[in-house]
Amino acid sequence: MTASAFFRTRIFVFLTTLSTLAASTSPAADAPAESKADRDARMKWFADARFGLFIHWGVYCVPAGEWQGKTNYGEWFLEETHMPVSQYEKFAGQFNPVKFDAKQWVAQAKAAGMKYIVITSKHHDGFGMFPSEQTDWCIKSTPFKRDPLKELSVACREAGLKFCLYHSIMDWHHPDWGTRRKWNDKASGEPDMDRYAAYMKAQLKELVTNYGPLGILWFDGEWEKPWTPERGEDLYKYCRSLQPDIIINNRVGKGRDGMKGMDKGPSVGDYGTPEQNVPDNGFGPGVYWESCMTMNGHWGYNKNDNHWKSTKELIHNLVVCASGGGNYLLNIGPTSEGLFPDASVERLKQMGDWTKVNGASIYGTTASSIGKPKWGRSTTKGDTIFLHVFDWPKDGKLVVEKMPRSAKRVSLLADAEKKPLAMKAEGGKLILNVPPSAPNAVDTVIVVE
Ligand code: FHN
Repeated sequence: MTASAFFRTRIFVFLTTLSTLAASTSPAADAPAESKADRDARMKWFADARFGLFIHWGVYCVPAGEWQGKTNYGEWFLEETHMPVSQYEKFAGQFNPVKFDAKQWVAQAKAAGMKYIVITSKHHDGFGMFPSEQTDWCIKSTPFKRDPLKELSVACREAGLKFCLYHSIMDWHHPDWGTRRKWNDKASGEPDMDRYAAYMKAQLKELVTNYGPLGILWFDGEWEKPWTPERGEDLYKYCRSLQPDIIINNRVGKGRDGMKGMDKGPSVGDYGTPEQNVPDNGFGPGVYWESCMTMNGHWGYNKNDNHWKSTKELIHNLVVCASGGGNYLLNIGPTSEGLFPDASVERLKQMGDWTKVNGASIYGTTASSIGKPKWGRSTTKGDTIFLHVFDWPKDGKLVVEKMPRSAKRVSLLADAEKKPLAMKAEGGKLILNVPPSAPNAVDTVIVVE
């Protein structure tokens, strides 16, 4: 974890109460009236998708993480350098991602097996990655006279991926955000949070209205004092009034237990958001959640950060999320030219090689019905159990404990002919004869029907 990420984690631990009640994402009592069946129907595409792409892209990618000899910056560049806002604004004049190709990004995500894309419409620096009528502090003030969000929304729709937006509640640039930074030399007068909330709603109306149906509004930056549970509930209702079937994460409210991501009690928002960690178990049926994670150590582009997670680790994270009934939202920080870093592209390709063959054991599945086996994880789809074998047995015998029912047929998911594996039931366990070496070294999936 980078120092800045460590510092942010400490903020969460400090700002959120330590007592953690049962994790829940039940919407607040006075959220729009919605039956459980209607809510499950609204959440169905999300629960089936299991795998999405997070994109953190903004003018902070211009310095690419480096400034005055330090190389550990990312999307928190303004906050961590305390650069005067008037100076930071100059990065907008250098943001011209001429190599940006929305169709290419979407094709790379789709080939990896991702079903939705969540891109930053506005991060904490307040810069709008879209031409907003509400401010000039947006893409209009760059040499890039296009609308990247529009191009990406069209490419997503053409490819059958859900287009979703990350929108920061906290806004270090706007003069009305309640905790004014000393280095915001462009702001004057006293902050006014009612005025700020109206501004944010006006931008959200532009986003929810002008870019086609959105899958998710992914709020963030809710932790500072000026944002209240009441403002969160009001914003949730407002966004749902603009697009009733939109999904909104739990960071619109104030119930989140820091980086663990789940609500400490009844709060507003449709799903929990563990960050940079994969909960080892799920949270039971009907509790929706999504673990968001970087591929290296930064959300925003950092040209010096080569601490890339291996593809094996990324695939295991996806499987562990699915085995707990949750989603995996994997991040890429594109460059100021508009390209995914090569190391990210390579991992997307390699993840796609696995999901192409084994996606049926992820998409549309529910949590494990056999707990957490010693050799890997498990996912469920109706009467079918998928065994995700990370550690292949050396003696050719795979022991499956806690089987909920007898097995009719067992085969390798990758085997198109579905040749049955020999099996024996013994004392509540299922013992499978498996090939001497793992067909897939990262995760071989066995289907138990
Ligand atoms: O401060 C942000 C951070 O920059 C990044 O956007 C992550 C992604 O979920 N959220 C906050 C830190 O928890």
